[in-house]
Amino acid sequence: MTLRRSDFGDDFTWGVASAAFQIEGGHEADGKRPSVWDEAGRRGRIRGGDVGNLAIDAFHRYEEDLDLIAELGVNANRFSISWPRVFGDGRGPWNAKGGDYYDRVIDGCLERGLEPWVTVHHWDLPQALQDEGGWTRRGIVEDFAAFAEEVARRYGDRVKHWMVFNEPLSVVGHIAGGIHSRLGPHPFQALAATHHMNLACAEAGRRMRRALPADARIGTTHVFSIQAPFDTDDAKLRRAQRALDAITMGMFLDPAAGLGYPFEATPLLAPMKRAIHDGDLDAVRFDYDFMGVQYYGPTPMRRAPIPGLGGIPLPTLRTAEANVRSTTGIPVEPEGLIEVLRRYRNHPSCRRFVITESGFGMKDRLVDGRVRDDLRIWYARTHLEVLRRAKAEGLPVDGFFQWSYADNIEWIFGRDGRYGLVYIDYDDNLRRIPKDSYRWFRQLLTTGEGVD
Ligand code: IFM
Repeated sequence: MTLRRSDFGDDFTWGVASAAFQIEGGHEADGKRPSVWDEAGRRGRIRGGDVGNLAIDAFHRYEEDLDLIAELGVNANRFSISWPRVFGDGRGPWNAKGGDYYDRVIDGCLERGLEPWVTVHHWDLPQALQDEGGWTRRGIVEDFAAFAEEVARRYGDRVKHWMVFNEPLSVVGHIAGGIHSRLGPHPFQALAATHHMNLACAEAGRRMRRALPADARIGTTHVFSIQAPFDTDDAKLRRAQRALDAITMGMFLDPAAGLGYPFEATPLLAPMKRAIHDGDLDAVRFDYDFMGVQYYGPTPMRRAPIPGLGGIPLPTLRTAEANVRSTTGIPVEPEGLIEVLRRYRNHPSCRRFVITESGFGMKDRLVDGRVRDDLRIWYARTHLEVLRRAKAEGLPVDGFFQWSYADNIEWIFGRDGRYGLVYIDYDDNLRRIPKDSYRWFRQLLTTGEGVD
């Protein structure tokens, strides 16, 4: 069935998304200080080494990029602010030259009819704060809130939509996996860090609310993981799914809504209790105007046969029986998108939804000047069809952001995980080459005919 922009209504937001470290480069420009991801590159934790130093050089080529984004037909551009570009080693003072870059990007968006949607923080913590313990140190709550408040004060005259933090669950993974720590993996510290991130987001949200005009909308984004099979009769599997829910979604959404932490769902969360002080369960509350849904695919669960123990229910991301998986290993299941919206629609942290990220990572190839990324088009089409059904069903979803407008640095995967609608030719001066998926989206968004 033909897919048309009008199927989603006139007030639906269409956008593309990106993050500072992944696109900007300019790692030492105009007084920018190192972030944990600059350091990760330097220490060889990113495939290709220091590739983030240049990334796709959006720092210098943002005008060209904004032109491409505007020509696509979207009406919004989601990007993040690099904490060490504007706030030095983490506590300011404001770096006016670094801050000017975002003034230029915001103004450039507005001149082209693109609404800037700003993520305050997308993982590029100042390395100097990491050296003091990063998110495991409780004092970071104040550091983050001060940074967020200043960002809101500087750009709040032009930016109406804000996301406080991108996918804290991923940062928990980085800490648990020891990506930024010289001490290696540390699952227990990751739980203290989770609580600090929750406190930091709530405090930042409150200060941003005070600093911003009344019509500003403050949301945040989370990995919306759903476990497949969505329905199961297997009681053990259901219990394991509930536990996984708690350590992926519940430990963020519940405390923000004043429900406390879901300790009853799994003993794995118990070590977090040590980090929770008197009064914290009030301090961790914040009423978000919208919830950013980052949905790439489900987490399949199955009973893994363990000798002597029988079948133990386990998440099976990498070994999942999925017909299609992205380069980062995520299985594809478009139905999971509507399932996850149904599951969380009555959660008090989720008043309205915006799909703040959706996209497909693959190894694109440039052949005779063209990138035929049919699989990405199929991914977009099937997910948008499901989203159209979600809207028709009355699920409160107000926007869709494609990750990402162009290929960029996919964290530890470096240049290998390409997610863009625009191909970046790393062998030819970072030339921007629209892929077939870019043309597909442009047809969907700029012609009444839509796409078949
Ligand atoms: O590239 C990332 C992004 O930074 C956060 N969400 C998932 C994307 C694809 O892996």
